Amino acid sequence: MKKLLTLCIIHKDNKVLLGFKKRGFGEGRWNGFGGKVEQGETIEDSILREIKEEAYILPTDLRKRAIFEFTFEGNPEILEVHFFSASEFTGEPQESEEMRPQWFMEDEVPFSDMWPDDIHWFPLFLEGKNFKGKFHFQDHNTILHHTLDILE
Ligand code: 95F
Repeated sequence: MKKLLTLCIIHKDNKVLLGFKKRGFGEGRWNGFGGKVEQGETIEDSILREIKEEAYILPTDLRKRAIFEFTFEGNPEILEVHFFSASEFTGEPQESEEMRPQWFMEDEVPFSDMWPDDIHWFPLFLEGKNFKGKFHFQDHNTILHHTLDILE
């Protein structure tokens, strides 16, 4: 059983735009913008819809960066998350029901308040690398094992 999700990290001039998730899956953590791909929607349509809903902006230079598979112990579901980056967008980031956006300096990314996989790939991501990986979690706070492959 596979579920498709998206995530976009917006970064520009040594700064990263993250959103504090106010409710639902990942509540209380900083993350990029994204969510579930709906039926009849392409992955790129979906990420643009989610970013618009969550932060009221429209990225104009979306780049495919990584595909991760996340699994949780005792749950047969595979969450296939398509990661994107962008550095240009129209509009001003604004708080929504779902997310509170905030810029962070690249060296002040709040890893202790993010999903535990992020510290493994975020620095490589900011260096411009593309990758694929798998993370298997015991629970929302603990990684049991993972793989991470840099592409090209
Ligand atoms: C990161 C995640 C997850 C994990 C939550 C759901 O929307 C897509 C992003 N997402 N992001 N960085 N790590 C473990 C949960 C799948």
